[in-house]
Amino acid sequence: MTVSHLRFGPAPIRSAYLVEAGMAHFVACHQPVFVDRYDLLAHAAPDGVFLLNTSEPADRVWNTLPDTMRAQIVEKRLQLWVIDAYAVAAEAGMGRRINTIMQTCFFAISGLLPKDEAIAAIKHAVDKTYGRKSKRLVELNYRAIDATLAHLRQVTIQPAGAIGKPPEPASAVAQIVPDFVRDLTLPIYQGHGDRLPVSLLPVDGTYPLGTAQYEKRNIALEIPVWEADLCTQCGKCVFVCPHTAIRARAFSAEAASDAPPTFKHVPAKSKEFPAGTHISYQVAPEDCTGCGDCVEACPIHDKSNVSRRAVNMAPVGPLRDPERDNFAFFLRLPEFDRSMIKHGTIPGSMLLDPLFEFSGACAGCGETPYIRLATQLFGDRMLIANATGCSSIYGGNLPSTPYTVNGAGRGPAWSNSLFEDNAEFGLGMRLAADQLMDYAKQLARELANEIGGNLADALVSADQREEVGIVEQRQRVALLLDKLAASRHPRAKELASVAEWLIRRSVWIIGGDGWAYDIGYGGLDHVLALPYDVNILVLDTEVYSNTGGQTSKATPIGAVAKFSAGGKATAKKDLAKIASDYGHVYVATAAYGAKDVQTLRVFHEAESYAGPSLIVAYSPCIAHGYDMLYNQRQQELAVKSGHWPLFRFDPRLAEAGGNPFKLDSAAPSQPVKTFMESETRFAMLQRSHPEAAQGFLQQAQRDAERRFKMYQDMAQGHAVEPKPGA
Ligand SMILES: Cc1ncc(C[n+]2csc(CCOP(=O)(O)OP(=O)(O)O)c2C)c(N)n1
Ligand code: SF4
Ligand code: SF4
Ligand code: SF4
Repeated sequence: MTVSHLRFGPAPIRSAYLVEAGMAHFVACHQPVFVDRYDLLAHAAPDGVFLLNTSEPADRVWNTLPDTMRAQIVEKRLQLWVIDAYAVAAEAGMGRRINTIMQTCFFAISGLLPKDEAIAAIKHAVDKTYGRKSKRLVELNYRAIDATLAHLRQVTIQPAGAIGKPPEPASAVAQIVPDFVRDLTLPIYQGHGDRLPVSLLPVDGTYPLGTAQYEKRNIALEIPVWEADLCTQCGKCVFVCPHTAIRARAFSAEAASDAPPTFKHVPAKSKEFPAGTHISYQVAPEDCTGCGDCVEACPIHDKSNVSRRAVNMAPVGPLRDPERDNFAFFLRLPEFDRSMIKHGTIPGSMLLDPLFEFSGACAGCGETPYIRLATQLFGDRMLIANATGCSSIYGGNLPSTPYTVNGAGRGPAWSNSLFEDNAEFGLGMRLAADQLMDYAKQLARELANEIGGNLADALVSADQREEVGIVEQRQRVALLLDKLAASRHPRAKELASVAEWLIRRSVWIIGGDGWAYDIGYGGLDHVLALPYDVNILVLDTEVYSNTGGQTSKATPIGAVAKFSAGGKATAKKDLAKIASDYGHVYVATAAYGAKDVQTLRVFHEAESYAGPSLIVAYSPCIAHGYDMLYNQRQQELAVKSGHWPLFRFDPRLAEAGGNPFKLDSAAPSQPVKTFMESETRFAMLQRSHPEAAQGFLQQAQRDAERRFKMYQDMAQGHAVEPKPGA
């Protein structure tokens, strides 16, 4: 939740401080769900105004408000105004964007400026904000402003004590929560962080995982509804979900015998599973953002009604309560035996529990599916070094983190150092983990007589490249710890303290393009040049997203971004190609919305490679200027136009005498123009600098053709020689 405090008056205000309780003459609530969660009117001044965005009509809204809120309205003699801003926005063709609508309401009610003057000023601000980007956006905003006044209503206040709804506890609070969450996380969520004593904060800065689940943002107006009869269980909806809010699980039919009445599950279609295995695709209704990406990804249409897919969006209202119960039940189902699931297929891998759930990334974000995927495959052994950027903000946004643990309590260990040193930071994790493993091995050898020679040998020489080897090593470590607990050997405690490090850690160095291509590039290049086993994931949004869309060396030619108002004049740096020149680095480009199977394969190959790996992952972002519902379509267009060719460079193939370079995308089948015209970041230049835009378009087309030709040559082995040391 964002709380803004605005003060103004006839004389300039030069000091910055918050509006105190009981002092705000105008309070606005833009999110209907906040009514039940926060004490919104504590700050309202007597005789002030309360503006509420709600879908309840003015003549019925009073009885839907909590008693405490109604009492405050009556006691403080507040005016209550309501508007269904989401309906106005939808009608005006603005999707869910309600900022202009709420701003118009403010000026219409506050009397701050004469109404006509205020409306003219708002329209002027719209021109300034969107005029350069899109004429259409300006027109839509104008339409919304005009419609707002017709929909704004004042509510007649009824006497205190009228029958109504008692305050509902936020669903997060109603859950049984760990002490840490009750004492620290929830008070911060509720806006009371500044009341907490410093002594409550963890002294070493270590925070528990799995806390984003208590946020329950409830921001979706529509959520997906799974049609079990149509579904082919392909897993694509789960694969693309940026918020881990649609999940799949396999379980025995008996496990669902006490399921809530509306919980849907059907026999698993795959023959891999034992008879009687059922499967469910379940939405988390309070964590879904309503982005619709899962529905867009669903390939199955009802033949008798092609607009109906195997998953469809529906208004959240009547679904929230039953689906909340269904999701809670879904989470209680035991995790299916991972060794019985095919990790290399989309339907299989999407049955693996994610250890990254409910991030606060923008609805439809194109970065988060990559991270979720990595945690599904390797989460119980990941060490993550995260560069500053969007991924560090939604990754560790105090008071909570979306990283979480599995049933055995294992999950990724995550930390953020700086923007500029993240690759080095992750390399340090690798070196520390290796050092601790070596030390534990040395002790195991020393204590071979105490713990048994066979166990010591097996612990020291275990092959842990694949998950099955890691599972076996975990069992050995458990046995070792039992033996050490019963031992009187003077070094037994020492070995017990480092025994966990006998299990291979999967180190991930994650960050955006601003980090990888620009500010952290020196360190990244240094790490690539070394032989250590790290996995580098570059979430390439082609701009510095978290700070508002500044140009990076990943920004494509012709794109408008901050510092490139006239369009980026030079081509995007080919980071993946540069890294592949080393010869010993596993390198791949990916775009999950264009080729999900290739993305999955890339993650497996990168992780299993025992040297440095680099995945450059195309990540659609709100900065690209289109509705994020079309996230996957745009990824496809990026690949098909040659803007984002897909390749893998695997040094293991060269070692085996083959060509390490594999081209995974076909020759461009669309002009780059089609891609560029479909995204505002490029299209806006056509209006502001038409000639330059034309020139950039032609150059982008030439670049795409040249790059594809070069890749094609490499794939045919013309330009690739195995390198010494590769
Ligand atoms: C040395 C330094 N410079 C600038 C910043 C401010 N800063 C924080 S995040 C960020 C942008 C990150 O962009 P990118 O790496 O592309 O990641 P994204 O947000 O796109 O995921 C910047 C400039 C910083 N934290 N440290
Ligand atoms: S609508 Fe978006 S957030 Fe919700 S389940 Fe589908 S993909 Fe996930
Ligand atoms: S994408 Fe559609 S068909 Fe595939 S699992 Fe999801 S709902 Fe079923
Ligand atoms: S700004 Fe872009 S990258 Fe950052 S969370 Fe939003 S959509 Fe994702």
